[in-house]
Amino acid sequence: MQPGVVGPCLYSINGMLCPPIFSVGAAPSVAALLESGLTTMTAKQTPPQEATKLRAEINDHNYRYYVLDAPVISDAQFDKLFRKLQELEAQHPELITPDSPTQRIGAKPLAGFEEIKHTVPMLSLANAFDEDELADFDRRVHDRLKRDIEAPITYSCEPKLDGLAVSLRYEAGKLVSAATRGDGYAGEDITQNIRTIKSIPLHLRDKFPPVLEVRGEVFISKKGFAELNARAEKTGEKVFVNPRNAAAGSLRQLDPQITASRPLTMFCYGVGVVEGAEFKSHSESLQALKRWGLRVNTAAAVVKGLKQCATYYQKMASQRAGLDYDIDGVVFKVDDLALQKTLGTVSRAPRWAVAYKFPAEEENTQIEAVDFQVGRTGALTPVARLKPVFVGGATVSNATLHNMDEIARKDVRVGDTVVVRRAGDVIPMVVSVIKEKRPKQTQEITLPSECPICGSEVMHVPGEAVARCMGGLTCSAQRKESIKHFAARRAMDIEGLGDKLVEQLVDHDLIHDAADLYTLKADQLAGLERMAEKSADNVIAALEKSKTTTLPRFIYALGIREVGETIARTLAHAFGRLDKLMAADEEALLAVNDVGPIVAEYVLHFFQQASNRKVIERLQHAGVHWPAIEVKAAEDLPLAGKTVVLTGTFTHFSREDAKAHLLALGAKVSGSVSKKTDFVIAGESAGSKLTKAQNLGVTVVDEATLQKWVAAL
Ligand code: D41
Repeated sequence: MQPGVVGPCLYSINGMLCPPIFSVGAAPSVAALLESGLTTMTAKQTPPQEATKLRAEINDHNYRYYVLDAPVISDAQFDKLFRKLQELEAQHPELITPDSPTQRIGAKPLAGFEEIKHTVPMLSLANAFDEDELADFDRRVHDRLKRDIEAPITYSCEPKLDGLAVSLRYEAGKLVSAATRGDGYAGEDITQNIRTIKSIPLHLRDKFPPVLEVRGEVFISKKGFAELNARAEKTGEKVFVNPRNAAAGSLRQLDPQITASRPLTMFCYGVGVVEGAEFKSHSESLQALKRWGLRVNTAAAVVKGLKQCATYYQKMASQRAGLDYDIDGVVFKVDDLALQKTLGTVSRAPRWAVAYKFPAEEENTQIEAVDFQVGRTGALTPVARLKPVFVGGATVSNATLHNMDEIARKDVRVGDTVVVRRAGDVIPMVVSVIKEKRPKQTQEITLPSECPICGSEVMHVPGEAVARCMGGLTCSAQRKESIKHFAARRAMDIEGLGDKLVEQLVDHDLIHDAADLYTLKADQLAGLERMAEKSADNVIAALEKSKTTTLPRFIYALGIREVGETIARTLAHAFGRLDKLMAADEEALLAVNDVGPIVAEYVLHFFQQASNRKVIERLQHAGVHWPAIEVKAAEDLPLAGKTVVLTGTFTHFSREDAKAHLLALGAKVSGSVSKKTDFVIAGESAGSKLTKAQNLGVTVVDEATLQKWVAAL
């Protein structure tokens, strides 16, 4: 990709390539920027010249970082430039300008917010909740425009951000005011707070129009939210329930100093008043905003017709969990501005736009009871039994409360009305209590002193949030969970041996441990609930098949604490044979890449237990086997001494898998690209790391190459 041209939105819908809607010609070239960074260090300049130059550089780097998502210098280098300007301005205060990047937090706390009237009202959006309602919208557009329903309308599509709508006003390129949406006609003056948001330019770039009102959504990224809450927890401050609340609370601060400490950012999605510039389409206006230095969502696209709108919706729905910001749907807008004008507005919402919402991920319901579930390692997890509620596309009647600390922190009681969240494949959880709805009679949740399953003592291990049943494998719950884990797809992959069957087998005393599985006979199974003769035979066949396995799978299947799939694979490749691993001492374990003292301790402890050794022996005796793995000296591995960076998403590997393979190949896997990086492996929708690699001339390879390397291993 040539410098200065950015077009990550070239992707296909229904096999058609959609044009990149943003290509930027006016970005400063990398070479020029790097060059300018060097000249400021050496050339003799007057202080006013130097201040002007530093500001231009800082603004350029900000633009590259926030808008183009393609930084060319490190954070440390940026900080150095910034400090240099601060020092210069401290020595020459007369040089300070209101739109200097150092002047984001200037104002003193306000007594209250003033009102700002929007010159062009901020309209609201009509909603669609399913494909029929989306089709109704498209039909209404066709009808009003007197178009044949077969002639597709061109739509501009954007993710619908779950933040706060604001309007910014630029005059002569300078940010002069900013307001919340309010009732759509007038909002609150939040100019001082908006100025603190680093991704919002204080001054526009390129050939900006004399007057511009820009609309968009201010939000906090998921990463920013996690960091903000981690900080709040450390300092004992109140944690926020979700990124939207955090963003709202941050924008409503009377003291801009506080707002400045919050990781707010903004995506722009439209314009209000514009003087001195004209566009033919919505997508064209977004391109212009980007050119003028405003941040626009790179996931925006232009499509033709209803069907492609539905495809875009599906695509965003599947990407939703992986995005670093919350979205609650997608927005479709008739792209042609002349057509928008013809369509007009009705009851404060444009007829040319619609928000197609995802099913809500949060709903309210009541806690009817709380039970404690015992996991594989004895951990007691409090589970709320709920009045069933439809959330995130499914009916939910159980939600995790995590642990006693979380219950105390959220102050949850039986009888409370709570917010339940179910997002993607994540286990439903209780987010918060709606205190206003707390009934008079509620019941406190207490940790049982005895295991609800086996009656053994329950212990709260110091330093751990969880409480554990001390029954070990005498506890049937722990036995069930460890056998379920053993049989799981990613472990021994025993098809047909599901959770329900394992529970029955343990309850009927047919098995006590994993090794007992291989003593089962078809007639023992056939007597069980929902077990026809045929399925009993299938399970026996699956058990037989599972005897041929791999060492990584077997190690993982043992269920050693802290030994997940990745560590299991690492251990298998480090020792090659199970007996070698079982004989390894602490030193040998710690010598393995990625194995720390905690993992080493658990591995040692596991193999020291006679009962565990006995089960392993019986499994091998029953015929469970695997090929040995050839152990190569670290320096003989194909990627020995190479530093590799992963970016984007992969089709054939999870991030963890890809990393484990690379480690097994002898590579060092790093999180950031630098001149020392040997390879960048770029998956789909790779972003700034890919760009940085290209700028630095680092070799970039694709997923297919990684597959070839792995196959050769
Ligand atoms: O991302 C959003 N939340 C978003 C909101 C968006 N991408 N586009 C939007 N477009 C509009 C119109 C069509 C009225 C200009 C909006 C909103 N409005 C909106 N946000 C809050 C109320 C309305």
